[in-house]
Amino acid sequence: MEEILSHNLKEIASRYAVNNFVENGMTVGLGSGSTAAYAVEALAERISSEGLGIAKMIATSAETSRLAFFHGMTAARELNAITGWLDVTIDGADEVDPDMNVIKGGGGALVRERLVALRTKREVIVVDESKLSSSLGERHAVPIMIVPAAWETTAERVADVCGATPKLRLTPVGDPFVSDDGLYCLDVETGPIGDVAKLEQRIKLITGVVDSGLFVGIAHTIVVAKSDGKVDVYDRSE
Ligand code: A5P
Repeated sequence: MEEILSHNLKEIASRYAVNNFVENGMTVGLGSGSTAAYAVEALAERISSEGLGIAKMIATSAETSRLAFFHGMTAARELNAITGWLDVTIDGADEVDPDMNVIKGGGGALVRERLVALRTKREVIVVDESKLSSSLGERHAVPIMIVPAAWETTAERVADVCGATPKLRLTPVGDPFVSDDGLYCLDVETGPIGDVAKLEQRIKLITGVVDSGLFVGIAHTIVVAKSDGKVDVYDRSE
């Protein structure tokens, strides 16, 4: 029952974003994960019901590109296809703090998600209210993408910086999870993080680390679907 409710809320948030922030002729980034998947579906529906024209779609993962294809759309998964700026990207998150900083990467697509977000005029994060917290790290581990070579020594350096032992993410059959870019993923249960911007920078300086799931100052808009079915929208003031 809870699962059904949470999926309804994911859909409500995603549909709200597609209906309110995507306009005819825009270039659109498609996020990854179960919430963003509803945005792909909602976009396909607007294209077929209203004749909405999307100038270009960019997918943040191979899985999202396949999902778009399944819904009859073409979304480039080659990120060099981004020329200029995308008008809007709709993506999910694992945790959101009151300053609109987020943790991403529960699906292992965070490197591409950040690459797309940084080329987007309006990065819209869609979540259900269970993802809100007062400090990042309170509810979700921080995913960190690393090169597979010497991953154990990288994990030691990550442990030193984060003050917690990272876990190598595994697939259901026990092999290391490998991202679209051939990277491994460490999940670090940091607990509530005091200074997220500082930790983000410190993690990014570790040799062997490609990127972390701490997205500080990147979201422009957060759409939160609440358990009463209503939606709250937060915009970052410039
Ligand atoms: C994918 O790598 C992630 O950043 C997802 O956007 C994030 O994990 C949220 O996923 P769900 O929408 O499935 O909760």
